[in-house]
Amino acid sequence: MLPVNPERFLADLHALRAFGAAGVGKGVMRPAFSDADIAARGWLADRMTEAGLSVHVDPVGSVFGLADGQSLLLGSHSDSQPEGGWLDGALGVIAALEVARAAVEAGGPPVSVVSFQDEEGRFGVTTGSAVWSGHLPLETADGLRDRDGESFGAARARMPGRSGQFVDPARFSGFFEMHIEQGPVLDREKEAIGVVDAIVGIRDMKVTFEGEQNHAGTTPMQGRRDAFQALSKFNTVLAERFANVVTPRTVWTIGHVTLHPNASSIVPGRVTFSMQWRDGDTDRLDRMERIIRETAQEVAASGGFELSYGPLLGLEPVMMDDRLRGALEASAAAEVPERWRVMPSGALHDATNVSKMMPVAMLFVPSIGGISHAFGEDTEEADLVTGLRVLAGAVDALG
Ligand code: HGY
Ligand code: MN
Ligand code: MN
Repeated sequence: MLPVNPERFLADLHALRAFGAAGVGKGVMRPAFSDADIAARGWLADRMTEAGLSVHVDPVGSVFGLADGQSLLLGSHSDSQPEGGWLDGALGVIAALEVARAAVEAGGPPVSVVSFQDEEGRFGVTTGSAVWSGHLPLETADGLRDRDGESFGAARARMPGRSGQFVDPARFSGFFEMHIEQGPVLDREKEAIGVVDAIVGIRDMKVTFEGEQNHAGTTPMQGRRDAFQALSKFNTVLAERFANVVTPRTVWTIGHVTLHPNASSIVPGRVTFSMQWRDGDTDRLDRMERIIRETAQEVAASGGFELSYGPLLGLEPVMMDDRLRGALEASAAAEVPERWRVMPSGALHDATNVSKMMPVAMLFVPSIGGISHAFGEDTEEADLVTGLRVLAGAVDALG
């Protein structure tokens, strides 16, 4: 087994949290290309150099620490949600760094490290790895805008040290991503490790209803074209129609709403909102899309609203590679017999995109209370270290 150093690993994880530390507990605000994100990537690049890896910042700001020759690639992302925790993404990056360091020290298998950019989708959906894999053309990515209107192209231009070249994926024999579960299962069942069998698919698009802005005191209820009411109706009817199609694992979310002009005494004239849905089955994702479009069309037609859509972004569900997954299972069985399971991922990960280029596998450690994408996200340090050991065991076995 590679001689990983738990103290060094935990110290680096806490050091990374200092970039963008916010809120109560161990919260973090480090969205892609924020000052905190760019500073954290600089810190990470220094750690990679110290570990004897060659730093390569690709054109979209993903930071690679490359071992010489053919290697395994390990990592995740170091950007966060607008309000996030200290482990989502960061755990997989720092675990990768520690395994790579241990491999150098022990003369073990060559291990490269990556922190992908904008996994959390300030601009797209897993934007950095989606561009690297060819799933999202760079020109398309550059035109994507965040909720304040800044483009991905303008944001990535702020990232220092970028190369003009993407890393050749052929130099990697496979990719491991370690992550927190971000759900309740392992914590509830008092288990230490989840080995992922599949990652769900996702669709995500912006929807706009344009009605008529008017005076909130003098405009009769009859005949108003109130954009908030359109959204309200759409949301209710959609849930009723989805009931015949979804499973208990299917999820959908309207998580960001811009109401114009967003004032107490004005009947809102326009609403733009995010519509996101996820499931493990591509056909179901497609059926849900048809229902979304039909429902929006009916709401628009019945209330006199103009309807428009932003670009449809998405990722297909993917299976993990049998050989890499088997190495994680064997390592988990040796490290925590009876305290691990095979499970799907309901969250998205860069591994989905990377699977287009090489074999991939993932492992989870528990999330206390199943909390993530919130300041309260946390994991027992003993569980973080168990995950590190299981990862190192799998790398050792494949090396
Ligand atoms: O939204 C997700 O599933 C991920 O955390 N980016
Ligand atoms: Mn993540
Ligand atoms: Mn996340």
